[in-house]
Amino acid sequence: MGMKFGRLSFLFLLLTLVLAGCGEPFLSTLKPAGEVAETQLTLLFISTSIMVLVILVVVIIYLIVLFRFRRKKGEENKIPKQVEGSHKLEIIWTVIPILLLLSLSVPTIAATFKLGDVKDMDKVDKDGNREALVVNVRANLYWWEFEYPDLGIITSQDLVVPTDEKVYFNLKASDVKHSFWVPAAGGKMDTNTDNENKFYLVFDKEKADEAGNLFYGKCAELCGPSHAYMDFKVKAVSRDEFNQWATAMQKNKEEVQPTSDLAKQGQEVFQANNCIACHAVTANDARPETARTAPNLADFGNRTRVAGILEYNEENLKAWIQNPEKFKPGNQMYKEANLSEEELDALAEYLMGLKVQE
Ligand code: HEC
Ligand SMILES: [Cu+2]
Repeated sequence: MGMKFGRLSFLFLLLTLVLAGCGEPFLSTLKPAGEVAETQLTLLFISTSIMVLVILVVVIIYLIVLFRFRRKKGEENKIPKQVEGSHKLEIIWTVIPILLLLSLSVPTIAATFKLGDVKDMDKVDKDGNREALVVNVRANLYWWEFEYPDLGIITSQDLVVPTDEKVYFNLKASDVKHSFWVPAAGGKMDTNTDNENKFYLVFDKEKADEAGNLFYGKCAELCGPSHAYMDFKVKAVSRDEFNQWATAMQKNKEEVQPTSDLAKQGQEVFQANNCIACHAVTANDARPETARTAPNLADFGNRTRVAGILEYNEENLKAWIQNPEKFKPGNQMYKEANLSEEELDALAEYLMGLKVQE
């Protein structure tokens, strides 16, 4: 018994250690990045506390009854007083659950309506321009596209948002159901193929700084063999920085011209191998979304990852281009390329130079 207990406590201790690692500010729902996540965490705390309280009270009453009313020595034949029906008790155990349920439901319903309120999404100023920032999120088998309809720009994999304001999202999917989730910023929401879901998130400047201005996002709906690799990042920067980025993106109507010979060679390889048929290299890809079958590479030089998952460096980029299937089974690029080491070098040089701003 003692041994078992010791082992169990050890296991729990280990689990505690493992769980302690879950508190990263860029990833954890327990470290809310803004209003939405805070509201949801508060709900979590309210419901957990109520449930713990109920368990405690029940266990205590149970133990008291167990010990106080058990058969005692010398009283084997004593029959205790028989009680049938008690108004007092019945009222108590009806009223208390009602109160508990009310204190659960009132804040939950209030928060549900508050967080589901996207009215301001369509609010316009006197010139007819939308006031809020809206991002169209399109989820695809294993990559994400982020379109800013009012700014006329598109990016992929790295979502860029301003801090300290509501950012509204139109969510949809182009192939199968996915789910858009930035754990630190709020609960997930499904991206469907036949309707658009809408919600908003808020990223506090302070929290963004703490997280290194980079939050992690995930697909939260099992969508295929590489579902677990369907990651994205959220760069949360100040309004000023966001505007600078957006302006640079808007100016990027023509491809950034390669500066070195190697990069120029890479550009040629890119065009000759039809990479350009799927990937746009300008931020204002005018093709309809059905034709946008691959991540927009206009700002690829500023990405935080290659293909959403690999550390961003030349080696990984080349390995990805050579054999994407190895890293994300079932992805929609191609199985394997037939490129020489030279061509890969040139492609990497070219792609890593695609930056809308330094
Ligand atoms: C059939 C369309 C298609 C072609 C052709 C294609 N790609 Fe892709 N590419 C994709 C898709 C789809 C993805 C996203 C894969 C994923 O992450 O699941 C992708 C991802 C990438 C990425 C990672 C992008 C990012 O944002 O991290 C790079 C880099 C890339 N491709 C380079 C190339 C190069 C270079 C070529 C030409 C040799 C090429 N691709 C040809 C469809 C294509
Ligand atoms: Cu998925």
